[in-house]
Amino acid sequence: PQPKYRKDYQAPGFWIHEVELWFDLGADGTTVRSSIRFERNAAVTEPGSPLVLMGEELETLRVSVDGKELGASGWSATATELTVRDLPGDSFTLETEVRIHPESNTALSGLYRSSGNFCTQCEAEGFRRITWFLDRPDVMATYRVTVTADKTKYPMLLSNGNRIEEREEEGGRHSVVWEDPFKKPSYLFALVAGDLHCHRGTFETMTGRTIDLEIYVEHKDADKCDHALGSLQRSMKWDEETFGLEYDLDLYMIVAVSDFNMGAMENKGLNVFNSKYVLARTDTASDADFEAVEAVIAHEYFHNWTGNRVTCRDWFQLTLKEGLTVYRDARFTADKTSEAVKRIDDVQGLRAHQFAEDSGPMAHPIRPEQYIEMNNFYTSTVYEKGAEVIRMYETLLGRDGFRKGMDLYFERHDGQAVTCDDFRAAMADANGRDLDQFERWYLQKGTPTLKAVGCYDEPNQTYTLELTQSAPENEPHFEPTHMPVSFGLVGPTGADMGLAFEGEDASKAPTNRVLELREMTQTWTFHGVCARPVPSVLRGFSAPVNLEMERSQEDLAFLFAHDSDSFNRWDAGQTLFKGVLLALADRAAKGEALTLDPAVVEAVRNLLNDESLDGSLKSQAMSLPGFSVLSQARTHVNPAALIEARDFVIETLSRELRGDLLAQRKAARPTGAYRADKESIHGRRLANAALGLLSATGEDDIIEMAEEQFAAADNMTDSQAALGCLVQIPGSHRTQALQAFYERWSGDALVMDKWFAIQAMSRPFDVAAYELLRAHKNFTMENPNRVRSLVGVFAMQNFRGFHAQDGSGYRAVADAVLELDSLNPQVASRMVRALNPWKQFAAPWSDLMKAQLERIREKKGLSKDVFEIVSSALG
Ligand code: BAL
Ligand code: ZN
Repeated sequence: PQPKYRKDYQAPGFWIHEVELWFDLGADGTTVRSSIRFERNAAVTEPGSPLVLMGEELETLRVSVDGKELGASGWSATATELTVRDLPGDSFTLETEVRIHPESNTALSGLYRSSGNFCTQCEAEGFRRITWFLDRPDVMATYRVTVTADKTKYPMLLSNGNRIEEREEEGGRHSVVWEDPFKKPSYLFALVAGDLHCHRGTFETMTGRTIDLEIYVEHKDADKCDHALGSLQRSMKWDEETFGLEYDLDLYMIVAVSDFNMGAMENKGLNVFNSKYVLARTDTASDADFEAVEAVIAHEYFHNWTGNRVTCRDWFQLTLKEGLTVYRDARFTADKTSEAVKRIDDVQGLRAHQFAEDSGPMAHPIRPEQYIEMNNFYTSTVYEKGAEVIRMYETLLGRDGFRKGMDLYFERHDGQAVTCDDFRAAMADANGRDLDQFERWYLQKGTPTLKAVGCYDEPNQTYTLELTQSAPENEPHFEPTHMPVSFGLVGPTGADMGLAFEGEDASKAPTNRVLELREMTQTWTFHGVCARPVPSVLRGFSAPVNLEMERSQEDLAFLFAHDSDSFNRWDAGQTLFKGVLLALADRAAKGEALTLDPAVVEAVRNLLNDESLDGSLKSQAMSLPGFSVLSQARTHVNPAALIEARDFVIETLSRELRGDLLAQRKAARPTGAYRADKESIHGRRLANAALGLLSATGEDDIIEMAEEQFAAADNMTDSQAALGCLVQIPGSHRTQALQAFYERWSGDALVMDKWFAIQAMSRPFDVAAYELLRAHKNFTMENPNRVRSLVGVFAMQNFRGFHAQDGSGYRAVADAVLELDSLNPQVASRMVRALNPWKQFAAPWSDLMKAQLERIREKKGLSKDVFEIVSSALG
């Protein structure tokens, strides 16, 4: 397969203004007829040039132009292209009729079946699996769609826009006609047909229009829609209040489907969602699930402006809509929950996943320069690092400046397909700022290092900070970025000190400043610093970099106890733990005895007992850096030593803090019936984190405590947390709890995903246990959620089992990848990435991982999705 390059972008040879589609849905094949109005793009195409359209797995039945059917000489089709010759002029209507097979579409791209219903997924390039088309985002058209199907089996026939006609057809069939007045690219097309429950609501917009809201789910899930509806209403309100953005159509539909490759899809007026991000009832979904539902509903809703009204010119620009929309949904969640907690959760995820990707074989800039399979670039770099880049605009320009930039962006580009440069220009122009250098965040891959060196001059009462940015190892052409570094000085009492530049009064100076680093190295000097401070650098994680700073354990413990910036307070603890864990891992690798400095235990104890912190912040403060973060800090990683060090620290904290953890759990657990208010959510998070840490030693009384919680729980948060503790240690408590959970929930697919995942990430879960679940009657390779909950969790969260020294974990995952590759290449290409970091590990692990990648590469007919990942990993 050949890569496509960003530099090769060319406008389309033809424009499409209007599209009309007719779907005749059947049990054994579907016919799709299209009528498309084309106009030659004179800037690109010579008169008389043929029209070349994209398609995949289409059986072409008929082609006609301006009402005249073309004979064999008028058109030709390969597996991926339809060429139409002898066009009548510069504008014409092309009609095609194709036959497709949604009933056997296991790739879940294009039109496919899920739970007996029909649904679509067209982003990025799935529309070409429905009909011949110029399937690229800069071709935007209005659509009129007629869907015909059996009325009993498919009473609901949905597509984008407004429902304009319904009629009965012969043979018990019916048709519904939809019209979408907004021009859209084909990736936003959607169709759903099925027998579904509709949960209805309304939203009154800021201009007084009433929007109908409809959430479609399978009938059995009718009582799990309230939260999704409320989330949608809250998102609509928030986007009006925060960005002045009002919804445009009169109807907004969300359909939940069980078989879905991604989380959800923002199709115009008709979102299609993975049911995981719609369905929520307190006994089936945890607090984290409720938050995720609200965040994903918000994300897809926000796309209506950042993605749909203004879309991407080409797929290299994906972060234009995804980075921006992740940034928007993060701000929404922060407003609805807790800014500090959300920020810590996000950075934890960024470091574990995006930083790993950015230092591995799939490293790419947030605006990639090339791809073989676009679906491979729906990555944490494009999404999460992309959102960090957007957040840096906000940090540099301020909230008001950012809003001005957004307003100008919509004023200039509503209805257009544009680029990341257009967004940057709007931000710069609206604020009169030069953001040329800022483009480097879009051009360079890898995570830069930010080195900070501070120097206190006691006689002169000055503090000098030197900041140096340096290239990631994998970015040979690094040039200095424009980096906002949020900074403070913490005085001996724990209070922030004034940051006065020369000539300013320290008592009146701000206590936090955003320093703009533009050179490789710059220094700043602050005056009137009357005592030795402890610097707090990169507050709020103001740039996606690796901070390097020589700091004593005492200074870190001091920041962990006092920093007014809750992110840096947490991060001081992480840096402290990381140093300790890595040193212990080195000892473990040499077979030396492990001991934990009592000061570390005391630092955690202080945090736990700090009543100014909410339960979520406490639970974050006691969570240790994970395997991914630790292994990124080392070369030739010995996974067994890393796991041993981490286990040792967890077990030591568990023993040493036993009294504190028991007291915290008791105080934090909400009493009475389940409530979903913020305080109860924080309380459950702390209580369950405490129970998790306590259970590390496997003492009988703690197991009993978890059993009691499991038996009495009236909500999934407590039930899942208790089960998570009970499965860590083999014994009858483990098997009984798993059996009870299974018996209660075997009919609920999303809860069964939890049942698989909880086992797959547990300590005693080895390859033999994996194989047993792989053969379980509730397991199927055809459902992406189920694959992620067993194969994905085992490969990416069970480091013990996956990195078994005999290579059996790697082999098991490679087997799954090979099987999935023929069924669903997108999911296969996600799973195979677990083997990507092979170079980071010591022998024999690295060799064993590499051998599995080579085995996968040898498969005949390997999908381009998996080929691209494997060849870059081995390359
Ligand atoms: N556009 C794909 C799904 C999402 O990011 O919303
Ligand atoms: Zn998105």
